[in-house]
Amino acid sequence: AKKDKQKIVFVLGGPGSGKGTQCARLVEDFHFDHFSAGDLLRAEVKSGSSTGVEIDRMIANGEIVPGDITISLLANAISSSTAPGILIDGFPRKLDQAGAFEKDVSDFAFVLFFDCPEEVMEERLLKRGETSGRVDDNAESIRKRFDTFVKTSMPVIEYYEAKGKVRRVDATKTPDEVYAVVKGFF
Ligand code: UP5
Ligand code: MG
Repeated sequence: AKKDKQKIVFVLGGPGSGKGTQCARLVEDFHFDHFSAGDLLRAEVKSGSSTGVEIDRMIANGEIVPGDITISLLANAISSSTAPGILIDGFPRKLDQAGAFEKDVSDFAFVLFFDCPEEVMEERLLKRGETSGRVDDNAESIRKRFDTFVKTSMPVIEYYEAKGKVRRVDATKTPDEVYAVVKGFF
């Protein structure tokens, strides 16, 4: 069954813009559920499922995994949620996937958009790459992730912006400063 749209927020922004960091704070303060599409896909890789190898390759290349895979992982996670709000982190990154989610899974309240220049995101990701173990936290993958974000994912944000559904945050500040703005949207 479709969920009440007021409960769902899409959390978007470039690679390393701070989506996960800010979602963790919202979870702590508001007891929302937080579903990261990237985390769900990485769990799928780890599980050794038949699609895992291909998903891993796509993530390392900064490519967007086919929507039916991501949407079914998200729909499954959402279906068992009883939290007062649901944060969908890192999805939708492609217009057709946004449309499919809205049609088949749920409406949503708004997009929380973390606006951050590439040089800031790159520095954060290279630093995190020293310890993260993520297959895509290296200079080559980061360049591909940025490219996909600009070409394919920014149009999603622009599409919802034109509909007045985007709440934009300057993500270059400290996590505390960013969160002070984020909190104000809830
Ligand atoms: N950090 C955070 N905030 C900071 C701040 N204000 N000041 C200084 N440092 C800050 O943060 C990144 C790093 O920066 C951390 O070290 C943090 O401490 C520091 P984080 O909160 O992790 O940022 P986030 O935006 O979540 O970065 P992430 O790397 O997770 O973003 P991506 O969008 O690249 O990754 P995601 O996991 O969403 O997707 C990975 C891949 O999965 C995609 O490239 C794609 O291949 C695939 N995917 C799909 O195919 N479909 C989907 O729908 C989703 C993903
Ligand atoms: Mg993340």
